[in-house]
Amino acid sequence: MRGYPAWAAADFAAFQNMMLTIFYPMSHQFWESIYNHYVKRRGLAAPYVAMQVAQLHPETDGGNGDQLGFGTLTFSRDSIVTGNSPSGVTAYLRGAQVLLSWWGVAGATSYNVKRATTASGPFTTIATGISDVLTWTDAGVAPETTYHYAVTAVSGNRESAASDTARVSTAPELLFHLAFDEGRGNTTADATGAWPASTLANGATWTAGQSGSAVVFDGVDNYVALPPGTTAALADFTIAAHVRIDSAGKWAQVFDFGSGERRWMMLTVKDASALPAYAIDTCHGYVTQRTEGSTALPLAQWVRIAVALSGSLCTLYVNGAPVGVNEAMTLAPYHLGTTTSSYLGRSQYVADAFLQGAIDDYRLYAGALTPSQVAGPMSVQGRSGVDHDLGSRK
Ligand SMILES: [Ca+2]
Repeated sequence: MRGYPAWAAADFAAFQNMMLTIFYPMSHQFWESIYNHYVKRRGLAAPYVAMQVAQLHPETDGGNGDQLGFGTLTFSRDSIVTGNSPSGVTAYLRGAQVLLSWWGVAGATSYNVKRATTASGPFTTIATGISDVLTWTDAGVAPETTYHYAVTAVSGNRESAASDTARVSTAPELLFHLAFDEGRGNTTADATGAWPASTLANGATWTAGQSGSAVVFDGVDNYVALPPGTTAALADFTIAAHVRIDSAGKWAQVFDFGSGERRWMMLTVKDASALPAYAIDTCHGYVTQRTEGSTALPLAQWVRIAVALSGSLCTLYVNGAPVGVNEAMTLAPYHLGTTTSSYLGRSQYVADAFLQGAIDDYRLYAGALTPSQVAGPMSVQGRSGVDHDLGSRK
């Protein structure tokens, strides 16, 4: 509210009255239905909903006889699911640690974490007695190693079967690679074979590349649309590309992966200070974290730009040399999930310039390449605030 001076006192009073008279009484009506659905029907743990239900129990009528709650009716039933395994296990590499998280099981009192170096095991129990919250950090991982994690639920004396596994490699792995060597047509293939083709949009076409051919962008409306989800499951990552800037428009992008203006990660060739910068934001420009270069990028020549995140340490590289560091980059690509718009050469913001220049050899790695790997042939296999009203970065 404080950020919207256009709200008059009378508007705020009306809003407050609406919350107190409509939404707050109604809030007594729906927590029991959520609780019974997830805990008793789906068998999932919902500890915070359970706390909310306990606060509001028993449910009361919130609307003069026509808003009776569910908790007093047959919706409040015995559990139909028992003995589930934990589900939704995720594992993210962040620096020298792996962050684990999972959905709990209704009735479970604690959880055990198991780890193996092959998907089929054998699994070794590496942590027991985990209760609240349902996360655990594995600080005992070795470099250049692949791990598979599973979680079990303990209910009394009974341990559930293991969850599905989540895989993490502490060695960087090439996940997605556009070599742009087709030289014709309006699609370009991922060289790893794992992803669908990307699309050259609005007339983006071909030119001589740093190696083979490359895509050239007119600075008006050309861009390349990538398949969704390439960065969705990543914490530590590296993105590298050869870029030739023919004319540096403000906020022109090498890449911008986002779901509109609210949630994005991007690498611009020219930020508000006319410097290259990587930035990520999950809340409409209010929580931007940024790693900025130290000098403007040269025009009309190929430069190798790379950004690497290791834990909360983000490094921006130009031609293999570090040009900017931020040690407090806590936001990672997985915080954005699968973004709706994954662009090369185009911003999420309509007012930002399109890239005028060319891109070749775009690479995405899981894990942070080391400085020597960034400076080498990369042969590994495997912002300031945003003006949300005007739709542009500033
Ligand atoms: Ca090429």
